[in-house]
Amino acid sequence: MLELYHGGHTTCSRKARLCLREKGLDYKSHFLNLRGFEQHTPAYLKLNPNGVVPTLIDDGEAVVDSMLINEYLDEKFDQHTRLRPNNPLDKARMRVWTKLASDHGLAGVVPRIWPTFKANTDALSRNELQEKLGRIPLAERQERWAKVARGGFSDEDSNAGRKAASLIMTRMEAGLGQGQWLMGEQYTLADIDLVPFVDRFAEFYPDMLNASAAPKVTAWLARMRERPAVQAVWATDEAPAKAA
Ligand SMILES: N[C@@H](CCC(=O)N[C@@H](CS)C(=O)NCC(=O)O)C(=O)O
Repeated sequence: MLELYHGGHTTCSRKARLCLREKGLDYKSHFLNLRGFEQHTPAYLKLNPNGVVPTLIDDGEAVVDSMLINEYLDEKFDQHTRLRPNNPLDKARMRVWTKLASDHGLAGVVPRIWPTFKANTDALSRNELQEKLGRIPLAERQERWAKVARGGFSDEDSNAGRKAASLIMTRMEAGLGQGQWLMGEQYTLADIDLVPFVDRFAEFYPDMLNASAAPKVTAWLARMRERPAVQAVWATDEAPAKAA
């Protein structure tokens, strides 16, 4: 049985949820409230020692990191819709795109999203905050949560986010054009891994992502948004229904 621990609409969670949906794979969904620090509980850290989402569980075995989860799913369930080229060179080229998403995607969205978490850290007492911060395994994430709590996001962070988004969109604008998708006529993990980020870039950086500044990326995003799987994943965060 497949299970997915995820944070609903977070970009990395959408990557894995979209891959599962495109492949038509059923899974047991475990929604974690990241603003409530559920990704740092001792039980979850046993599955994902980095304390981040998503984590895939396949028959009890954990696979971490959204890019690696998607590769694993496509390799293991190869009788379902194939989402990677067969040819090694094309596969390597596809992985350049998925690595671009993995290396720079979050940097493009974090300065716009994370400052909103301050309402959650403000709701904690000083001791509670220290206890929560103390459970975060990655130093980089611990520092980022501490920065949220002290309201430390700056213009410099915003500019860095813009640069990361620009890097991705510039590469995509140059790479698109040989077909409908990033790898030409084959829809692949390249499209799946990038769309959660580019979808948010459209909201955060409309001056960079529009039909005149980036016509090919804009058209690609429109095609992506028409896919039933994208619409289904975007339509729900899979959080359990709240009691009335
Ligand atoms: N490279 C990892 C990054 C995972 C990641 O940073 N996930 C974010 C959500 S997009 C997260 O769990 N954030 C919560 C936190 O850092 O506390 C992946 O792609 O799975």
